[in-house]
Amino acid sequence: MMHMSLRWFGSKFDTVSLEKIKQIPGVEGVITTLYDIPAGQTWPLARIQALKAEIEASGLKVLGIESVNIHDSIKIGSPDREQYIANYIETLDNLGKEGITTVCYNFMPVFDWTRTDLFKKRHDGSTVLAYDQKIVDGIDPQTFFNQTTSSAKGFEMPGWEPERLAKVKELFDAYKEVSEEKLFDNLVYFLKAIQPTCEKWGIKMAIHPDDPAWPVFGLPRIITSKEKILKVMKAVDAPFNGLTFCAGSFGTNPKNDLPGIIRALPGRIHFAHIRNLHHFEPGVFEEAAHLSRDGSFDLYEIVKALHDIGFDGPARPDHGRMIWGEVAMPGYGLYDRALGASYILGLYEAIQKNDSRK
Ligand SMILES: [Mn+2]
Repeated sequence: MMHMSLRWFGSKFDTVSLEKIKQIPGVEGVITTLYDIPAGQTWPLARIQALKAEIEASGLKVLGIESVNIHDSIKIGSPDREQYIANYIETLDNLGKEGITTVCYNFMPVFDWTRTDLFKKRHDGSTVLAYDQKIVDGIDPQTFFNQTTSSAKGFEMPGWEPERLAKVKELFDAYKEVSEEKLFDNLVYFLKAIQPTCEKWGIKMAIHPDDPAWPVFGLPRIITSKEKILKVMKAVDAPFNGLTFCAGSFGTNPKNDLPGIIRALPGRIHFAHIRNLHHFEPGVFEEAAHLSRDGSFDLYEIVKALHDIGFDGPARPDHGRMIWGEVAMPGYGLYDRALGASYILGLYEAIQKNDSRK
């Protein structure tokens, strides 16, 4: 059974309240984070307990964490990674003590997800996140970072934390020696180091694919296709090492067969991000409503594949369009994500009933 959730950044950062999330039919809980703690620092047990208490007081569950971010030293493989791995293990211990056992993370150098327009107007009058490779090709990373953060209407966006990106040029220099192979080896090193802690608490690590699913600004990217995620699964072949299946991220490359990726990973998908994109030409896309006919993906086939492999983790509608005049962090308004959650749950109910009647 898939468990529907919404991402929630905490009462200090999110425009959407837990009370409103609780009123979306079928949403059992939230995927949350301690948004103010920089990558690399240990999450104090007391903070985790307070977060959990606040969420549970609203009648919702903590269905997982997105994200416990990975410090760049771990991705680069510099000597100080040992301290950052020790901090990460302490955070996992603290989450384990509170029974929080799904942890999403990504292994993208410098930038997390990348978009070239945070408020692109669609045919229906909504605004969405959009990407055009031609714009990225014509700009340097520092300018790109400044433009993206200053166009976010004052919202601090996940993966674009100012303290991590204050020194974009320095970070790019640090990644100069990091090839795709080295980045992969550093991921495996990290996974092997945290494995005993994850297995002690039953923590499922769910790596998020790279977005978009190809190198940007010459930085290596290693989670971009079925072959590449299978390579990570085999390198540390234990159930704790799993995937956040993200339709929108894998789907940035139209060659990725989304249901095929899901069906290749039974038991190893720990979290699902379900959304839709509209593709124009290669490297040019915008986010769409969840409904299959509004974008380029077949959402029925995606949900069916998750159902068929027995996926029983949390799912979320991921990003939504900005509609009905809502002002919120780009992609993270209430209204369209609520529509998306209902649509996905409708697909799921139909698939389940059809299956049980066979
Ligand atoms: Mn995602």
